[in-house]
Amino acid sequence: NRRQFIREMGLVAGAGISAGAFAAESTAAGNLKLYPGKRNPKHNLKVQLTNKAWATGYNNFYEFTTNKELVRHPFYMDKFKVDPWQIQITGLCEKPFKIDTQQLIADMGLEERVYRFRCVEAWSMIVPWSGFTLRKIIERAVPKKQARFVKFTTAMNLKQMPGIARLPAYPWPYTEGLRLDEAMHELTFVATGIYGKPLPKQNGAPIRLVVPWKYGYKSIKSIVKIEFTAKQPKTLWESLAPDEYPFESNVDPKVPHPRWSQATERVLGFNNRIPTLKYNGFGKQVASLYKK
Ligand SMILES: Nc1nc2c(c(=O)[nH]1)N[C@H]1C(S)=C(S)[C@@H](COP(=O)(O)O)O[C@H]1N2
Ligand SMILES: [Mo]
Repeated sequence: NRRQFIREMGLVAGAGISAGAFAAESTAAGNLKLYPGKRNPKHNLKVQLTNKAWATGYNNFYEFTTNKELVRHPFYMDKFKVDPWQIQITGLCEKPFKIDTQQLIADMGLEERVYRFRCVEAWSMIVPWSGFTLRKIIERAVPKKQARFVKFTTAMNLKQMPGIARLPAYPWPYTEGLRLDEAMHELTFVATGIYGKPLPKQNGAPIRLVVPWKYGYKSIKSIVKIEFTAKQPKTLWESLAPDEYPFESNVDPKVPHPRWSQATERVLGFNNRIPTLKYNGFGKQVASLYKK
């Protein structure tokens, strides 16, 4: 689409992470007094945090654009309305519910965790997330015995998300999934904030998933629906390319992506590469999930 391309070229002129371009970031609304949650000492990686300008300025959010440095541009973010925002918990559970996200946050309370985050494209970051465990939502919904998976769905609003129409072959809306035991795991986190503040829109405001031992695309943004299912749900990426983006998608340096190696990664803000760790370094906590 030529018009779109010309417009993007215009936007690029002001872009650049280090330039700190664009106006003040646009975040989700939210009770600022809740942020940051208390740092959880059990989930507090003692590593240098990624510069916030990188974590909030280099984003994958294909509903807007595939250009990572432009997602945060007001051209995209100003139209994206994240307040009020309802989230629905449904499917095979005893107590389905629908709730305003700010109410959910007030009910669940916030804690802060520092996790490593590894994109399948072989870049990574280390960021402090504010949020709560997904387990808390699951326990409130009380899954039925037949529930074996959890499916997540991102909002789909063509007027607010111009990237959707530019990728017509994609099976929108963006969906992801986990096994129920993965979803219940202590590490599986629902983030509503980053760096001690409500999520910037480009990071998936007002509510997103963070599954730190899996490739980044499993950490679905701007969630409107969480659904318990009996069968393994189809995800957007798996539908597009099952050999590149399989359902499980645990970080594994020994299993290359069909088009590139996963042995090393570039930490955002640095030029060198470091070795990638199996399960993104969370093996002690999660390896038992995958014992055959
Ligand atoms: N709805 C939605 N969620 C998404 C994506 C997306 O394009 N749309 N991109 C995924 C990918 S590939 C990555 S690496 C992370 C990026 O999260 P970040 O921008 O907060 O770093 O979001 C994931 N969640
Ligand atoms: Mo990614």
